[in-house]
Amino acid sequence: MTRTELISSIGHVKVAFIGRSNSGKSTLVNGLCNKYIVPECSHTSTMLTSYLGRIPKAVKDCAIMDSRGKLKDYSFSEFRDTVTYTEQYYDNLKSRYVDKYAFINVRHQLSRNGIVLIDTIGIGVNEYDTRRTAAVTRGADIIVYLYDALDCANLRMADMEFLTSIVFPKGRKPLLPCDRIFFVPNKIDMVSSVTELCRDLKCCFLNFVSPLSNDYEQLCNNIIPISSLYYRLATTGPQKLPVRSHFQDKESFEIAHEIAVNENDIYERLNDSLIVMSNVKKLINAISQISKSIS
Ligand SMILES: Nc1nc2c(ncn2[C@@H]2O[C@H](COP(=O)(O)OP(=O)(O)OP(=O)(O)O)[C@@H](O)[C@H]2O)c(=O)[nH]1
Ligand SMILES: [Mg+2]
Repeated sequence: MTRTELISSIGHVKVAFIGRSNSGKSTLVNGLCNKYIVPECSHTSTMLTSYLGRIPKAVKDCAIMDSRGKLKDYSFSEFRDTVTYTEQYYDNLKSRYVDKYAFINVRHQLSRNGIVLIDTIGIGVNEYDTRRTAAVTRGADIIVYLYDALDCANLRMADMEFLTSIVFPKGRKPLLPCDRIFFVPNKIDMVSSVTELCRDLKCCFLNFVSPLSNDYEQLCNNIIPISSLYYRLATTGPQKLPVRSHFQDKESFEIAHEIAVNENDIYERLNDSLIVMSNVKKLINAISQISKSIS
């Protein structure tokens, strides 16, 4: 099966999770799968564009497709360990991942709507990554654009460059109808004023579309501030403490260990209110509605 055939066998609506490194794309995707599958890390972590959904035949748990179209199978945990690296290793390893893609066979919360989730390698770290993410963005039916809203931060330079060149090219129509573009400020568990956050984001939209247009109104309606981490914790529980021998280097292991301890703390404190606070249900409902109108 070719890559295109595999992707269309998973679903007919492609939802791409886009944003800078560390914005929480993989955390959200794991939350939607109720399973810790794609690597999450405070350093650059996702090295492969990953397609997630129910895959007929070809793939058992996970498979990586190489540049010749050959698939190699992995279990979920082997997959995560195989593709998790820290920044320090990133540049050396990059060439090994040229033109490789991951396919993950999992039932997720949007499967029933014929949706394939795409966890991208993100933007802003280097031109190579940004180009690959731009290609995925161009082929998407729905864009979920995440950014790290820690301390009420707004879209940054790298976001603006990507958005104005790929999604809202000057003098042309937006890449997709604006009701299919979601702006998702993430990490609201660490944000003092969500209202302020949304106000600043609406100001940013003026760089993309006219304030009196339908497009502007649709973009404003599609702002959904979330906490990917709370949602993922609610669906999967905290990560287990990592096993030293699975890691390629000491630094990765120590980071993974620290994250697991931290997650456990949050989980114990906030267990009951996690799902409601995360706001992700709103995003799921909105994407479901749009996907029905595409089908
Ligand atoms: N406090 C908080 N931390 C979060 C949240 N979402 C993600 N994080 C943390 O942010 C870091 C980055 O998350 P990832 O999901 O790996 O980010 P990413 O966008 O996939 O990053 P790349 O794969 O490098 O492009 C991890 O340490 C997550 O635990 C959130 O809602 N709140
Ligand atoms: Mg990632």
